[in-house]
Amino acid sequence: MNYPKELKNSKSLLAKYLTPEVFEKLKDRTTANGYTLAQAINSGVQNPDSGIGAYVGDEESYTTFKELFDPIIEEYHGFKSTNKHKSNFNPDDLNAPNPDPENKYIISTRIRVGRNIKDIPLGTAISSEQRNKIEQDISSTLLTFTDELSGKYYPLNNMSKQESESLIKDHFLFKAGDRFLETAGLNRDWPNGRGIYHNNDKTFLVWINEEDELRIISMQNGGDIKEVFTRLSKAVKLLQSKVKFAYNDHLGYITSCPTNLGTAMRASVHIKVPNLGKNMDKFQEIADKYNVQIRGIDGEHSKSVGGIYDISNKRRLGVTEVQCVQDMYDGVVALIKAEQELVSLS
Ligand code: ADP
Ligand code: DAR
Repeated sequence: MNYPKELKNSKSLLAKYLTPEVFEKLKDRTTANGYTLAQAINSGVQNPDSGIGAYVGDEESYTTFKELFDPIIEEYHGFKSTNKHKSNFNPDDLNAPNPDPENKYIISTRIRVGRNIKDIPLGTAISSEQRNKIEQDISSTLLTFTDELSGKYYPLNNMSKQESESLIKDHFLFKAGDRFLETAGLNRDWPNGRGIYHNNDKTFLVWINEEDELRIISMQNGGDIKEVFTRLSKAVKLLQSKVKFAYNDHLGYITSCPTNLGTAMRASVHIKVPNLGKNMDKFQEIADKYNVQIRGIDGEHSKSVGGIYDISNKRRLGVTEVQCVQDMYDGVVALIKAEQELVSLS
């Protein structure tokens, strides 16, 4: 394997930290599952416009290729190789009264966590048999859930195009993997082994075998962020009493992309702030101050429509689940205040 020349024109963290020296050190290493450096960097090599550009095949990859992943993790999360991650999923510790009780700004709230099964390769390296077994085991476990969490499982390979397009349009279902996931090996055997579990109200959903083996989601209309967090906390606690997830005290919950490590949590609101949308410098300044990320309304790499934006926490590792939601909440309160000030000036 020669040094990938495509990285010379890339601004990704992969390009920054895979120096020729690091490349020579790592190029012949493999994990016990046989995951290689070539696999770990393929997405960033094939997509020089990546922000990060590297994915792992198993928990061990973060150690086997530490000379590459440690600096990526430190730069993205501000988290050193000697730091320890802490979890706190207790809703009592969250100070988040509804910031928009009249629903003037917040259209909906969604909080998700990623999880991968302990001692099984991640989606980038999993076999089709292992992936199908995860689908079977997790969907069977979810079908034992009762009351508010009870629901049905819908395998993607048994779903009509109309059904999947409707769920995607309504923001409940994942889109088919993009080019970044494709080149990371996450779309292999698509759509087999993939599916969605959701309760009748679609306020509790679980994606099986998308970018991570599970994405556990709580969502609802409006801005009752604490209620959404409480439901997720209850569901994750119940699932974790039945399934062992990949976790260690340094990186927290293990995910295929290093950006999701730690809590693996993205807490977001869809918020209508058209005036801020016309003042993107101010919008971005507030987002940076409160460690929140601005996305479009169809998720990552999408555009805003009608002045509606997806606002979510950026920090996931080295902070607790409560802090992730608090980050998003404090950012949303500041953005609503700024929108109101712009309206009063116009
Ligand atoms: P993820 O959040 O799983 O990292 P995306 O950013 O791609 O992935 O979002 C996944 C889906 O969730 C998209 O359809 C997106 O529109 C939807 N979504 C995200 N946040 C919200 C929200 N607050 N309300 C409604 N839908 C949301
Ligand atoms: N496009 C990839 C992924 C970055 C983070 N988003 C995830 N994991 N969905 C990149 O390297 O930019």
